[in-house]
Amino acid sequence: MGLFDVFKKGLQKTRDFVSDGFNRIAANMGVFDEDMLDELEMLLVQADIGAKSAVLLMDRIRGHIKKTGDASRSTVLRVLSEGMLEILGEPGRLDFQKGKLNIILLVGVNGTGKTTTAGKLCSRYGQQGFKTIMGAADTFRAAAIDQLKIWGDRTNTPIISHDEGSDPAAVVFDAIKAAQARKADLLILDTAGRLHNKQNLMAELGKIRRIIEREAPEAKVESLLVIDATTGQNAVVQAQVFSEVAQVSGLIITKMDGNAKGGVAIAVSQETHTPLFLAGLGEGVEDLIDFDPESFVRSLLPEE
Ligand SMILES: Nc1nc2c(ncn2[C@@H]2O[C@H](COP(=O)(O)OP(=O)(O)OP(=O)(O)O)[C@@H](O)[C@H]2O)c(=O)[nH]1
Ligand SMILES: [Mg+2]
Repeated sequence: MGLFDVFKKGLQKTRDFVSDGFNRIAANMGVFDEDMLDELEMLLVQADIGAKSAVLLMDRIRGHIKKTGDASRSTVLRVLSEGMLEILGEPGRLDFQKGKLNIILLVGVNGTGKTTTAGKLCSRYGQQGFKTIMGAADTFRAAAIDQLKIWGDRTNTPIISHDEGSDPAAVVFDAIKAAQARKADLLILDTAGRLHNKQNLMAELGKIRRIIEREAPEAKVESLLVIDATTGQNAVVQAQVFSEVAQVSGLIITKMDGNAKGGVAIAVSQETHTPLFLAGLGEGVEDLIDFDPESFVRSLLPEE
């Protein structure tokens, strides 16, 4: 399956909502009038594209109609699609080279999909021939360590872990030493879910980062914030606040298959300007793909 088909399938709920809505609005007449444009704006807001993005997109459409006098369904669709692509910007790509150490630090609030994504990443990079190790830096609950071990078994990835309640930074230290000794290409660090306003937990992330910088200055490090699309505008707020305090280098948006709020990817891009690297489209090990703006927008909107 190509990226477009994967997105189309994974985004089915959002696609149904946006495409059906668009077709319903455009059904009566072949051209858009002012009422229909208002309805379209409502639809975009309801799909969690974000109020700001909805206004930007509608200004673009209204401006185009004013300039050209063309308010046909196909033109509105095209201008909408171009506007969405402009907000999403160039696709962000994770770029790791084998033969040196790369580190992925997964951060985010509770339950967004960090541990699941760690497992999916092991599978993805394992298939590309990367020698991968995981570090269980979520020491908050024993169950969290066990959950990561299950992903380790499933993907044949060794795990470095300490006991529940131990210092996550110490796990990171050991995991780096193990990765260096075994000449691993990739170290994936799972961390505990945390709220951005919990000072001690945010300080813990700072400590983890300092350990990485001190112990693996040669490594390429990506701090990836995992956000959950089903939480809609909350995901946008998390992306904004974490980006400010946790040196986030990119975003992973999970559960895009979960409900009709997949449009939140547009809101997040518009509000944070942080690259959106990957999309989670299911609970399976293969359900993680590069976030491709073109495929995403095509799968959101109806066919011309
Ligand atoms: N449908 C769907 N479910 C997902 C996806 N990613 C993760 N999940 C589910 O979301 C739930 C939480 O996932 P976890 O990976 O445990 O989340 P976490 O961020 O590690 O959670 P904490 O460690 O408690 O902070 C699990 O039931 C996962 O199966 C996805 O892309 N799609
Ligand atoms: Mg977890």
